[in-house]
Amino acid sequence: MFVDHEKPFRYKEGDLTVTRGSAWSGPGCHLGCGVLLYTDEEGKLVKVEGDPENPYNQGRLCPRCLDLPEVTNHEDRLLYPLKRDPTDRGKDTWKRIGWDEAFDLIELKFKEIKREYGPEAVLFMQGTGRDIAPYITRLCWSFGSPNFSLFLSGAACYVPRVIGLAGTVGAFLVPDCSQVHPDRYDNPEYCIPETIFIWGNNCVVSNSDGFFGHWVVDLMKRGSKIVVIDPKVTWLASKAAAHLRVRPGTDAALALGMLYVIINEDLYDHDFVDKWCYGFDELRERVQEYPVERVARITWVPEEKIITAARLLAQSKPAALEWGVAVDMTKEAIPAGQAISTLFEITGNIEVPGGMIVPPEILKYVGGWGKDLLPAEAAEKRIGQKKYPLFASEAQPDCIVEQLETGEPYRIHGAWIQTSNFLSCMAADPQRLYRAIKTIDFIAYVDLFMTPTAMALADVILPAATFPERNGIRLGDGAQRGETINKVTSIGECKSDMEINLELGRRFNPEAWPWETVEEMFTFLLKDDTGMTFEELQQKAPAYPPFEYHRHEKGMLRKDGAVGFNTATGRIELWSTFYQSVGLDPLPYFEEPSPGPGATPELMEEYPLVLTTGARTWSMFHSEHRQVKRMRALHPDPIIEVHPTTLERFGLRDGEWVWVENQFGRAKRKTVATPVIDPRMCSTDHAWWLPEGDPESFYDVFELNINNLVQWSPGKSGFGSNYKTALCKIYRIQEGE
Ligand SMILES: Nc1nc2c(c(=O)[nH]1)N[C@H]1C(S)=C(S)[C@@H](COP(=O)(O)OP(=O)(O)OC[C@H]3O[C@@H](n4cnc5c(=O)[nH]c(N)nc54)[C@H](O)[C@@H]3O)O[C@H]1N2
Ligand SMILES: Nc1nc2c(c(=O)[nH]1)N[C@H]1C(S)=C(S)[C@@H](COP(=O)(O)OP(=O)(O)OC[C@H]3O[C@@H](n4cnc5c(=O)[nH]c(N)nc54)[C@H](O)[C@@H]3O)O[C@H]1N2
Ligand code: SF4
Ligand SMILES: [Mo]
Repeated sequence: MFVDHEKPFRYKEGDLTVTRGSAWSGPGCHLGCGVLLYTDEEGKLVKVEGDPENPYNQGRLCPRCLDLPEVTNHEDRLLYPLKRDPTDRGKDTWKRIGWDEAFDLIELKFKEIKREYGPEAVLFMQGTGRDIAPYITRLCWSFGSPNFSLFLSGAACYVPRVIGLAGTVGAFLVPDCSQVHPDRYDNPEYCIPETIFIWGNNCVVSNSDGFFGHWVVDLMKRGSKIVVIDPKVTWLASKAAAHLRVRPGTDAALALGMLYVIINEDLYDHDFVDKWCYGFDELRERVQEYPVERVARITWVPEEKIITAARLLAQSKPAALEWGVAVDMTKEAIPAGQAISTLFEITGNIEVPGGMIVPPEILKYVGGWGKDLLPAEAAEKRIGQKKYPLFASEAQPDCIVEQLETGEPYRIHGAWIQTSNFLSCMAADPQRLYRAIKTIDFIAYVDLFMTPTAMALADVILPAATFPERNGIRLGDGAQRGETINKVTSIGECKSDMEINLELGRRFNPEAWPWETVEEMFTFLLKDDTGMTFEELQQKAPAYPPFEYHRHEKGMLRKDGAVGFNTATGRIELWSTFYQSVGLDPLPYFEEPSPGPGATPELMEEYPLVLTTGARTWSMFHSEHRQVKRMRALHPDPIIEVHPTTLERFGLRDGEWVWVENQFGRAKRKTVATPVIDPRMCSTDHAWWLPEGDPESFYDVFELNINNLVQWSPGKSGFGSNYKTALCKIYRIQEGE
């Protein structure tokens, strides 16, 4: 199904050419909103507007997309490949080279390593990756290495929620905001959620994982209520029917307390549970460990609020859940996600209009592209797979760090790093990772800008294109539609990530990369899903695949065509046979975040505040945008938000520079006094570095990185880590420090 467009995808408006298409990376974002890109007669990108014809965002854009010309045309962009002598790592001694030399060098080095040590001795690492991720996995697996991953402890972003649901529901679930229908809220089958639970997610700012935050506002205007589970009074929380100000890292306890109310007050959907769920009696028994008064003590949420929220959920027909990375960023992320999703399962909100729906294609993305290219014996060597069998595609990040340090069971000699500035951003304990990764003989890096990670570690850097400089197709989270990214401009010698991967792929393994151009490769990918070529889709996008509700009742969720869900029992497994089979607790549970007030009370005297990190800001995508003047002006400094009484308690003032410190390390921040934060905690930005700083001190990254206070320490499943729960103290920075 298509949207009727008035004009072709490219047309003239006065002196300017307008090109319709989808946004994507870079600069980074998880979505692909409909954009109109305006270029002048010289082919320079001069303006970006939201595409009012695109049902996804209906003409709306965030500041970062509106300011795209500043990023694309930025004077600090990397314009051509660079090389540096490996003995010079950390020094600003880059030399310009041509693309042929860069590709030859990478091909030579990686093939040398493969010959001498085996393909597994090369890591292929991505950052948030976005629509580039599938080409990185294909590059990795077609090279023969099983070690594709990201330098994020416990892969604590999105993947825990995806894997968690795969192990219990057999599919991912997303809240139905009518995004699957081109006619959106007017679709006759659609029904708005009565209540939307926004859990550890600030979607109007972050627009994460395929979810455009403004849909919540649209739905509120149409009558939906919201419940917000967030320690902070966010803009959304200020509009909520109930705001549960949970202590960071205790979401599992809160969800189990709500389950206690729903089950013991007999508010669950008996019909759905009887027909479609497995293990309800065991769940009932488990939740008895979480009476509301205990949960209130653990979570800081008053008893009556827990009860109100639980009853509201059970009474809302339908109810939907929009959850975020806060659920993943605690060590026991899998049981936390399991407890939260169970709430929406036993209340019968699955596969109903306005509830939680299974989006098409999601697992295709998470599994990566090209897995069939990896020989079975190579997969056996995937780092961390013996310790953490849930890691079925990617190498386990914490195990990679250990292996880099010990060289056991084998040494890593090469690394391909694309879309990741991990020394500012992904890595826990970044200085530990820096020391570990320095041992690698050869590191190739692909980015838009020079970064602390590239300056510290890379031997060769390839300059990547921003999305207006390239073609592409939308592949990714919640991909309920076909979109194209359309090239409108060129900058320096930058190449798109896909061109780079195709060229290297052809050199590593020509059979796996049989395409002459990236457009041919896109057509290959599109054929199955849309039957269209890239050029055809370009004209007609967005394309919407057919969609139905209640697919579990129609045999549409399982490969064998049977009714039910894609699990061993054919039901939603409240007691997971899959977790049981890999030695994990089959039921959801709560474990105190450690360190934390519950697990390490002895540390509270020295580090009296609970710390959460990384709440997203409008103008910055992780470590990006620090050099983009208009975006930086909106958020010029790394800040720590603290309640005014807490600041007073520590003899500090608003707007002062402080050290935020705990037993693992410290980072510099500027205080912001604000009542939106609970006096027992504080919240701070992540991903800071100063592009205006000294390149050879890595742009101050080690002084500013809040992950100095976070350890590599995943949960029992290998998923989840404590990025959003730590302890800290704050104190004034002395002059000269
Ligand atoms: N303390 C704390 N730390 C966190 C978080 C937190 O909440 N708290 N959040 C974590 C999460 S959820 C994530 S996903 C990670 C993100 O970690 P990263 O993905 O490493 O973070 P980015 O800053 O987005 O780094 C991406 C790099 O890719 C470059 N880039 C952007 N677009 C493109 C492109 O199209 N091609 C190429 N080749 N490069 C591009 C950017 O310039 C940037 O240097 O950070 C994590 N770190
Ligand atoms: N502008 C912008 N957008 C982004 C990004 C960006 O860097 N900038 N990053 C992208 C990426 S990779 C991701 S993963 C997403 C993440 O996007 P979100 O999932 O929205 O994550 P955050 O903004 O880190 O945190 C969301 C909320 O969780 C609250 N919170 C903190 N700790 C806890 C906790 O323990 N429990 C609960 N319930 N809430 C808690 C915070 O106060 C915050 O309001 O955003 C994506 N979008
Ligand atoms: S969510 Fe915002 S930054 Fe991301 S593509 Fe849409 S408008 Fe652009
Ligand atoms: Mo993320």
